[in-house]
Amino acid sequence: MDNITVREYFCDNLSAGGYNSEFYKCPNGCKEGACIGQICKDTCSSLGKQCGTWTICNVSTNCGTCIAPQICSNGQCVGSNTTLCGDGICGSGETCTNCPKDCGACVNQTYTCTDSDGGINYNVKGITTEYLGSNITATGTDFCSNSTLTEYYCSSSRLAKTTYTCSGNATCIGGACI
Ligand SMILES: [Ca+2]
Ligand SMILES: [Ca+2]
Repeated sequence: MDNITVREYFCDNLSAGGYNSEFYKCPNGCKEGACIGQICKDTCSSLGKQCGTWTICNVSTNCGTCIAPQICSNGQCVGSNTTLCGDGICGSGETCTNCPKDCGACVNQTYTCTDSDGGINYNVKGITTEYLGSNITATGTDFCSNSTLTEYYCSSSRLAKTTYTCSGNATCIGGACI
């Protein structure tokens, strides 16, 4: 080999020996199998691949660095690490909720709502919880401010609240008119 050419081997399932190689002229010469003073400017993503940054200035099927035990294959990190969010694979345990980066944004999720005191119930302290899908999006616990009660309830499956002044002999204590 002359002193400006690197012979770069890479895996190639299509060739008989299972590997292939190509020659690359290093602009600044090469040493111990690598080009001297050359910094890769391209990233895989700029080349339409998804494995991060090139570590070798070389054109091949694969590029970039994947977190072990995954490997880079055709621009994608693939392998057994199914719970790595950001690897481009929606693995088991990953959902649109905990990893939209891999699984895509959640669609068709609906709001639901529960209220422990059954609705607008001034005489019972209640806890109201609003969900989007299985995620809690809002909660409210009935509370008193002087004689005024803030009462939480569900309205069209969303959290809602109203205020009420305890009447008659009742006073607002601990989140309910008693
Ligand atoms: Ca309520
Ligand atoms: Ca209540």
